[in-house]
Amino acid sequence: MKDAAPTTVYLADYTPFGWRIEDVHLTFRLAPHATRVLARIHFAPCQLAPQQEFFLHGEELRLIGAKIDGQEVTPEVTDKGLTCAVPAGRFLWEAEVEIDPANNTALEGLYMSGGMYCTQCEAEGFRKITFYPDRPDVMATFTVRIESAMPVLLSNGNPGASGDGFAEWHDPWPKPAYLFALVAGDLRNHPDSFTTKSGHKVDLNIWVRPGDEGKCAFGMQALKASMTWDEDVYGREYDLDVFNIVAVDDFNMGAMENKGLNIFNSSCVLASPETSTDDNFERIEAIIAHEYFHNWTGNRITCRDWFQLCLKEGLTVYRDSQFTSDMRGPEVKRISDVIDLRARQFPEDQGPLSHPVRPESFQEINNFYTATVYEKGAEVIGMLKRLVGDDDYARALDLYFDRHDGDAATIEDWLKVFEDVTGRDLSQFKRWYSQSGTPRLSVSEAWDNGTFTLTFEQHTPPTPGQADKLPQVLPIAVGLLNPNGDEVVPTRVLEMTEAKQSFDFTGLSARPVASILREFSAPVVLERDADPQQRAFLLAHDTDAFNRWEAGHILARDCLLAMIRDGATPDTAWLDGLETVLRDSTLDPDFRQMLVALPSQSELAQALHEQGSTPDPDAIYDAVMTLRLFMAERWADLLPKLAEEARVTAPYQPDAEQTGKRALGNMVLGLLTHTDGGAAAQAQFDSADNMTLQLAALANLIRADKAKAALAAFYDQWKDDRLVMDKWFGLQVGAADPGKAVEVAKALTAHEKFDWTNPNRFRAVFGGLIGNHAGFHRKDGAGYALLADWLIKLDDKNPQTTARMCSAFQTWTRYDSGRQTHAKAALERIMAKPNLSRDVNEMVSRILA
Ligand code: 0A1
Ligand code: ZN
Repeated sequence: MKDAAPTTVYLADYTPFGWRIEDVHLTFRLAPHATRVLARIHFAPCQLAPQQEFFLHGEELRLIGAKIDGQEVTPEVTDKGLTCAVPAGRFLWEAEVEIDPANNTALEGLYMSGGMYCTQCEAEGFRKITFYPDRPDVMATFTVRIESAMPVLLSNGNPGASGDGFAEWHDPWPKPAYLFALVAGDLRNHPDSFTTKSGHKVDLNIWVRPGDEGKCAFGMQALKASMTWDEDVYGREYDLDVFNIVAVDDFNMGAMENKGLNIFNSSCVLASPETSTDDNFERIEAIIAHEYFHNWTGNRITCRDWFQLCLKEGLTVYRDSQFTSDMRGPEVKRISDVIDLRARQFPEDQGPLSHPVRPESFQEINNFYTATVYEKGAEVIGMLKRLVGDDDYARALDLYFDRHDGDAATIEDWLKVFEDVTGRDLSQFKRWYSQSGTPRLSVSEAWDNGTFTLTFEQHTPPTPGQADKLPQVLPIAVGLLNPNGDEVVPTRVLEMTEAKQSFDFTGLSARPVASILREFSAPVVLERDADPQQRAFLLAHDTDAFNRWEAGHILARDCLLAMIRDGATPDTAWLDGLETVLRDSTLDPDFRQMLVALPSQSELAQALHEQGSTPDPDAIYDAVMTLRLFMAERWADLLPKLAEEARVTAPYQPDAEQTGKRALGNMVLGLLTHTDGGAAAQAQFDSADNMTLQLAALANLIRADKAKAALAAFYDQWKDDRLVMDKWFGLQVGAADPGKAVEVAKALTAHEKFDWTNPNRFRAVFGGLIGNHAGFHRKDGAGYALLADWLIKLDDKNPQTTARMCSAFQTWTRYDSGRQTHAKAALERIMAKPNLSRDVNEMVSRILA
């Protein structure tokens, strides 16, 4: 329900809770519409002068009765929680409440999905289960008894007694309520085990719906690889007798790190070669790792308050990126992380939703599970590691785990371990946590008699609530190449702290070519007036894979911008340089295909906007299509050779080697489709024996407007597989001709398999629409209007997913006045919805501000 005046919570207002919780005992008597939750909790006052009453959060709970030390009490209950007079000393709180999981469509708290009970408590869902101080700094041990006729009954920690219709669980590790979890259902198990370095045997289980048993093996392998990696790289062992993962079909996010009982969106754990693409496999591996790594960075050390969210999320994303790098190769991983950062975090940081990595206020914390907190949060850790070096990073992390195990910690605690280990003053570095916006870094070069000078200037444009910015600490990794392409100065990290700063390289015999911001060593926009020859030189010779890719990427972007702005013809010098790289079969196929993947249409829109012109989505789309056709024609003899190199003959494996080859092959197929009318795509579709090839073929058939039969065949083959059906829904909208995307989306919402209350299905269709840049930003506003219609509809059921999808509108002021008028009307229509959720109200207000 919309608050009359939504309340804003401030970091500066943090105050500790007045009591410690010694233990929590919960009994669940499960029933779809009338689950009873009985809580027995020992509270002990923290202060010397204890308060006389306490407040416990509680929402959508029917209080049946409450007692303190065995005496009935009558607390004052509101829609936010209860207030009750309490004794001065230690006391036992008992409360019985009734909840309605079957009608919980927000998917927060205890809810039902496909007949099973499950929970989602982060960030503030536990208050929908029982009255409790639902804040991360209140940590307690939990003992849980589940009473239900369901065959599988799970909760956190280690299993205790169980029997007909009940099971007990005890979690010995104190935890905040957001890590609580419960699952009850008719589930099948994929079991395995892992023995930790110190010899502790851990039972591992992946629990799924009957029929999904065959899709667990990869997730299990990823889990064991993660457990080994965290022991080897961070010295972290698992700490319970059992680790359970459950796959759930209805889930707002990707997965959740509940202690000992991770709950996953089924799309983020279930995999098989026939039903999952290589990208799905890689993402599943990364998410399993991410949730597992939270056991130390998030669970053993948690956050004092939700403003510190990046403490666990930035670090855990950083750790899962390191893991993927180690599993699949650092170069391609770094490039794809930067592509993702620029696609999701940069627009956020440069638009109305911009906020610091550690926000200072919020109305609804669920709106702050953002690319800024997660991905920029991880970038900040990468910079810190680069500044202090690998050894001191390892020492600082050891100290962090030693010093803060069992704590609810802050960013100050985190930075302090680095200060203590290195003796550095990190007060300026800390601005990365408080200052929002993407710094712009410009560079100029000078050459004087053997000395090469780079002069940098940094500047961060204003963001909402922050007009003036101070200089930040920027680690700028630079290497120098001499004119024949050899590296004369290997990578050196320049530490920039001023608004303007110069760095000299002396004793050089010839003017070098600088490779700047290697490995994308800081999350900034680098403004460099390099001429195309210099970029082509770096594309040909840079020893840093990221900058080699970046040189090609910028050439591609500039070529497209010139085509869009001035109607220029494609830059053949760049294409010839690119061709030389593509022909180099010593290079990783995945790296080569990344070089050919053109900048996304929204990146081009952003670039045009930055250059002061108004992006026209249709012109951007046309330029990309023209360029792709041009490439396909120009490379008519190269493409079949690449296709041959990309052929995989061995049995399917989702490993880096095969994945890279298939990615190259699918890139070739995408270009060929521009010239062969879809013949190669049809052949690939007919012979495909894995989803990576099948789906790419289908996408190209859609683009070639030859997909009618293939779409029907695909539907027939996969209509009973929920996750593949999501692909079928999403692809039709995402790959549609922009002029048709809205109509396709509309038609799909009338399909019998369109279940709009399932977040995955809703996101398939509308995420597909949002991803179809020119389709969503259609001139007549039909894309905006359709999305608004459905967001308005979904808000009553699921505010969290609705609010997340509102971010599709965050770039609306970039476009022409006609589109702006349509977007604004759509946003205002959302704002005017009766009983608009707090989640959506906050998002749309910020977007319109
Ligand atoms: N902590 C989880 C993601 C997550 C966050 C919020 C949720 O509900 C609001 C659910 C899951 C992670 O980082 O994986
Ligand atoms: Zn996380």
